[in-house]
Amino acid sequence: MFYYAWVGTMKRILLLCMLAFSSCTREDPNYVWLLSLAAGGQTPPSGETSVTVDVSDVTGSPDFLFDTTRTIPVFITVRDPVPQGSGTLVQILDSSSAQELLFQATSNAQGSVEGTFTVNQTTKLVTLRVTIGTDVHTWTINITDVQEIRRFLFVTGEVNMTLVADADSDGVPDSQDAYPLDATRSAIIRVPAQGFYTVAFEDLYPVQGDADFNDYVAEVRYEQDLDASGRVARMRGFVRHIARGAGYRHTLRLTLPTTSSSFHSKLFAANGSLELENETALTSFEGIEVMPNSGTTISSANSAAGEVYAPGKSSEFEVIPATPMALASLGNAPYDLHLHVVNTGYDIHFLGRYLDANGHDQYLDPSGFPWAIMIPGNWSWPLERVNMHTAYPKFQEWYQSAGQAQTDWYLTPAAGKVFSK
Ligand SMILES: [Ca+2]
Ligand SMILES: [Ca+2]
Repeated sequence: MFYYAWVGTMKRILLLCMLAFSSCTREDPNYVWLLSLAAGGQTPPSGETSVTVDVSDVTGSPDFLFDTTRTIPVFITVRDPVPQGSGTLVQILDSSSAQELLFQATSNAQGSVEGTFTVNQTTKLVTLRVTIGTDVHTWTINITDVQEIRRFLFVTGEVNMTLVADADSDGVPDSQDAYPLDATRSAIIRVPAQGFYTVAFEDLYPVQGDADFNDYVAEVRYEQDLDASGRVARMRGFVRHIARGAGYRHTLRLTLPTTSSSFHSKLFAANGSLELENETALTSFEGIEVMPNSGTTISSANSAAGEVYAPGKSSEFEVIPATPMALASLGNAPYDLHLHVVNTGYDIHFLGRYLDANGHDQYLDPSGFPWAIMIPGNWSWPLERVNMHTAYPKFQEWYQSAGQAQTDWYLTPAAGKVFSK
């Protein structure tokens, strides 16, 4: 049933109300700040809110893990005069013209919002958007050197909750609710925000490969349904097998931080027709197959010069965890997607997830290279036995600068050295 959460204009006094917040003690620097604000008489006009931001972003350079994407944690605390029990909507959007939604959650009873968002390394600007009643405030954040977004928002003014419709009462207004009649979900986040990733594996692990990164190549993208708290209530995955320049056979697997879940998967033939559909209840989500044996999923190697590109089968799956997953627990995209090599029995994971007792990454080879790499968008992998350095002349400068230089190295292959689709 459609109804209005608040009828009429709910007005709350800002400053006095804020001063009454229990955490505002005399020891609290925020209290001092509020007093100075009161002394300055900076009361916003009636019916409007004003927000002052305390920026405590963590800056610096993260460990270089051959990542072409970044997953950035977000910690926002909102101190606002909105009636108790109704959170403030916090969103992170891509600052490009597409304004893709990267994260969304409402503040909890303590006023806090926690989550992560994922962007390509080439993304420099995101938008923080906060909706308080009918007021919308936005800030552009340059994330070039930002490792974590940490901000404290002090909201003052009168909050106008007139006609803020929230049919499912999840705290997210209908206008911003991707599922306005489902209180368990409120946003759809696409990872990546546009298009897909290309994941590419070398399959000789633990032996060093020939670095042509075409042994197993797939397109991957995810869609997450976030609940009003910004946790993953459901996750869908879309995978297409597009190259197998290898003699080995593989399956593609995924591990997620959930115990009980429902898992629904579909396998499509190369021509798009549905081949298999399966729905099952799982008690662990460790190493779950999301693409079957590579001997059955692609007929062309798609790795030789002059070969006509013929993509293979694709799969779609949806995971519904019994308890929503914290975004931070998923780690960086493509999450713990890994290749299982049927012939050797080894699993090959992306960097940053499996360290040995000495803290050494198990999936970093002796010369400092990974066996798995992910590239945003439609990527051309090296031809058979062409080393990545040869195929992508900027690749070396990129990793030698620990990802600081040539962040778009994957866009400029050497002529005649990569597979053309
Ligand atoms: Ca809603
Ligand atoms: Ca909803």
